[in-house]
Amino acid sequence: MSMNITLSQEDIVRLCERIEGAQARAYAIPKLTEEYPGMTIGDGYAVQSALRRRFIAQGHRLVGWKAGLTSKAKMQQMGVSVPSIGFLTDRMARPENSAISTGDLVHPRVECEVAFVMKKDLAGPGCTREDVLAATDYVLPAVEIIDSRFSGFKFDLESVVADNGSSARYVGGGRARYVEDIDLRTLGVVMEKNGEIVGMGAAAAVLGHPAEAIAMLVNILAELGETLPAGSFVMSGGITEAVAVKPGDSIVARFQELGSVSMRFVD
Ligand code: OOG
Ligand code: MG
Repeated sequence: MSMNITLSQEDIVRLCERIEGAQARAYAIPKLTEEYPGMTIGDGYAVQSALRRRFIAQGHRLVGWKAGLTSKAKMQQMGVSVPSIGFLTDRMARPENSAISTGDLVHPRVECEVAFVMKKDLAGPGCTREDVLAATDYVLPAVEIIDSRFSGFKFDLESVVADNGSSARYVGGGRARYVEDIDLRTLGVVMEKNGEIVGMGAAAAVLGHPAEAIAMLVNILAELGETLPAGSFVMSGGITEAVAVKPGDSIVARFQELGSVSMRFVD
């Protein structure tokens, strides 16, 4: 992945403020490439990094990262071919079984993910799946609530990276397990909406093994001049397609070996 930056510092700040406004006030904006057709993935990460620094300066706490677009289902759904990463803060976390408001979201959708909690620092380049497994404290089931801020899901990787990979909310729960006690490739997941199955898959859908997605994430972090510290909470990417939710919906994500994660959506 090339982190070539073509935008001026002024444009990066402008786009960061535009994304921040869309996230904070929950309105849709045109994809950034409409105004900046030459925008690169590196430009997208420059905007995302500016957004992260701005949030941290406002008192948000960085709790970890997420890999996105790591499964074929997600890549096909979004029409892209390269995975991406985004950051996660304390403000995005919601408790298990809670009522999650949709009034402050644009296009909320839910996806089942395996989350990793790290016990050792990791740094790329060259981080491997084995490095990730050795540095993992435990894994737990999670649901990510993504929210693309772009009108009509008009989507490209440059814009979605700038929009922090559509990160909005996340819920961890279920039962934490040590990676050596389970087979993360064959782990099955089922997503239920209002009691009906709306998606199912196996964790191998994520780059063959979810730890592979974390290794990729660490290697992208290296290109951004960042590392993954011990204690980080990291989501490895949606296993199934994202499912739209609206007020009144209740979601249960059932994971083999890891228990389930539930939430409901309100106005
Ligand atoms: C991008 C976010 C992708 C995942 O798990 O694949 C993502 C999007 O679909 O809006 O979080
Ligand atoms: Mg996700």
